[in-house]
Amino acid sequence: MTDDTPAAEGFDEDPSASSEPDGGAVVVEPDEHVHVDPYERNWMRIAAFTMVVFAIAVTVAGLALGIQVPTDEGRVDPNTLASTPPWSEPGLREIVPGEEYDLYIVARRFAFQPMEVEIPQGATVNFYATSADVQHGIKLGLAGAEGRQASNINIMVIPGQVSKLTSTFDDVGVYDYICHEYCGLAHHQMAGVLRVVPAEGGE
Ligand SMILES: [Cu+2]
Repeated sequence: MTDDTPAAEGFDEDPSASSEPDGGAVVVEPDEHVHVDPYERNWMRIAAFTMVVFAIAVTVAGLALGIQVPTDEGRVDPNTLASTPPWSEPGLREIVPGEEYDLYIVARRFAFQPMEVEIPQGATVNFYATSADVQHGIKLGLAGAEGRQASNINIMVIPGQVSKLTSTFDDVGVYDYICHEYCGLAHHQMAGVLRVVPAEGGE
């Protein structure tokens, strides 16, 4: 250690920092500012800036882009799904004809129930999903697949938990949904299809 290190400098410049009459006790004046290395100060600025950017990104994603994460809608015993309504009969329920539907999806190795869903254009669908065995996932709409629609719907399907996500389908088209959590040897076979068809009689 040399004599001209910043710590030594600061110590020498401030006679009140060490007072000998007190037997060597260090007295820190209230107005003494902490020495921060320029490199460290820059990293603190970068960290603060990054947090502000993240906060803005989360706010824009949640409020302006409508990106949402599935909510924890409740608990259910994965071992008794087959005898627990509505999970005993998964599928589409019409809430408001042509406008709003509840869709109950059960994932189990290695299939979804139901595997085919058809809704009218403009319908709002409340997805409820749970698993009968291990952790699965639902990715609806695969970007880049020819003749298929893409979406940002992505649901974790967890045994014991009901995940809920609501989305409105304004465009006619076909959406594939696949399991996106590796769940075993035939994981790649877990897929279903959601068709959005023109509303009856038009509007
Ligand atoms: Cu899987």
